[in-house]
Amino acid sequence: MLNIYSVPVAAYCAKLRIVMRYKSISFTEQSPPGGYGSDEYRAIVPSGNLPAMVHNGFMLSDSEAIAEYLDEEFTETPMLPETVRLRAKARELSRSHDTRLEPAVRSIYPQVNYSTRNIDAVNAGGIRISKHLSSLALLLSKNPLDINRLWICDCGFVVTFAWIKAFEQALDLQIDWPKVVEDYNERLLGFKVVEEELTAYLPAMNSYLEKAKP
Ligand SMILES: N[C@@H](CCC(=O)N[C@@H](CS)C(=O)NCC(=O)O)C(=O)O
Repeated sequence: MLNIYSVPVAAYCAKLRIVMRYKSISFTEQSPPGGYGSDEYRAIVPSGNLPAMVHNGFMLSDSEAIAEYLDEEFTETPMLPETVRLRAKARELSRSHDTRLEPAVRSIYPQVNYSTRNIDAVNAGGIRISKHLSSLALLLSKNPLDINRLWICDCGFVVTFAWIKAFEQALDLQIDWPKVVEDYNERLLGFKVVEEELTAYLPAMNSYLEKAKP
């Protein structure tokens, strides 16, 4: 029995669902009891954040830790490469998403609400995100991973790219997309499970973006 604690809008939960879809793992999803950060939820998941997993009584939090655990437990359709060096390169990409690009995108969330939006903060965020995309382009141009397969490290990026594009529309966020990154996004969108997850996730994104309207 695999249970995931999640909320519909959480980007890292969407990332994890792509992994589970690609690996054809069955799971149930549940909102954190008492809400995330609550004492009730912290009694189960000490970090209080999402996603978290309980697999046959074993609790684990952090999307990347969960994805790697699931990859080792459910060995069909591996999502980490076979050699030490390729796994290290895959993890380098994952870290660049989780510690650089996504935190820059996260800085835009407080600016979504139209009535309290600070345009300077949006513009500064656009510059920061574009800088990270430019670094990502350099990393991708030397990416040794098989491009015909989906890896754990791809799954966060495709969700974050969807948010950046949504912010471009909803907040007029100005982003400089390197062609290498655009091509990477297009390639990832070509995986059926990615398209299925993003289609299922879109209503949660749209609902969150309602407050961006004047
Ligand atoms: N690096 C973490 C990030 C998780 C994360 O930031 N989750 C958000 C929702 S997408 C959250 O729980 N925010 C509330 C909090 O951190 O208390 C992961 O990969 O799971």
